[in-house]
Amino acid sequence: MTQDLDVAKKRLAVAHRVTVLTGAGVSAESGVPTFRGAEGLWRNFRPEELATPQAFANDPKLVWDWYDWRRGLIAPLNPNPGHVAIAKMEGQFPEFLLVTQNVDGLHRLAGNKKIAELHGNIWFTRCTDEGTIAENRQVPMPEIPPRCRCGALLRPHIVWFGESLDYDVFQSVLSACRACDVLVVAGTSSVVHPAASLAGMAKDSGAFVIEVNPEETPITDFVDVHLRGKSGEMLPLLI
Ligand code: BJW
Repeated sequence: MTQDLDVAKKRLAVAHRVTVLTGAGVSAESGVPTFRGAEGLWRNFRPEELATPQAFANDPKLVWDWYDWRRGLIAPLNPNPGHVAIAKMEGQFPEFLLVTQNVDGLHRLAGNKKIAELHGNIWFTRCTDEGTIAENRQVPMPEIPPRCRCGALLRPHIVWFGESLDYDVFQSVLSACRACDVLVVAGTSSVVHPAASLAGMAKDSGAFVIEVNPEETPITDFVDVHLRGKSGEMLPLLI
């Protein structure tokens, strides 16, 4: 492990372009539940019943009750040392992009500004008719399901299964992953696409890929360094 950590640090020390890809595991030490695994959110809920456009069309109140509960859970939480380390990295490299699958907003709270939120943000709503996106931090929501001023239903501004990612955001992410010297992948099970394909893409383009995770994942076999451990403990050691 010490040797792997040294190799990773040396690569970062000479890197100009760094991309960091994060998943739910990075927020776990702040108290946000992950999705999969023994303690994950999907342990009690079936994704297709809550995180698909069909689920929302069938029962918007059920879906909003779940998001309202999650918003209440996340609202009082703070960034952890893993988030803080990633925020420091942004100031260390001439070219930097944080690509996060997390919707909790904790990276922004930690100080990152160059962020691509691949799966949206739980603190924003989108009008199902006009498409208007607005920040909304009400906890709990006064009305469930909430409605836009135009009368149409509001939905969480989140990318559900079967929905496309924002085209411009994803293009910037592809460019950052293809051009970076080092890609750090932290706290993701690497099973949800297209995010799960980014490590392979970066590796094929010549990047040095560092994975931080207490578990092995589908990308562990081909990354250059797998730092086995919690992101709140491993990421501060990298900077
Ligand atoms: C720690 C830790 C600590 C614990 N420190 N680590 C190619 C192949 C197969 C399928 C597809 C494909 N391309 C597209 C698909 C379909 C689908 C998909 O990927 N399905 C797979 C599950 C099979 N993808 C999509 O539908 C995407 N859309 C799309 O591709 O559009 C084009 C298209 C349209 C139509 C058909 C086909 C394609 C959209 C995906 C949207 C994902 N949205 C979700 C839910 C949002 C709802 C919400 O948040 O409310 O986003 S799914 C859920 O998973 C959430 C997460 O962002 C995402 C990733 O999860 P993540 O972050 O990796 O969390 P976990 O829980 O899985 O893992 C946690 C990890 O942390 C673990 O490894 C732990 O070990 C670790 N950990 N503690 C560090 N302290």
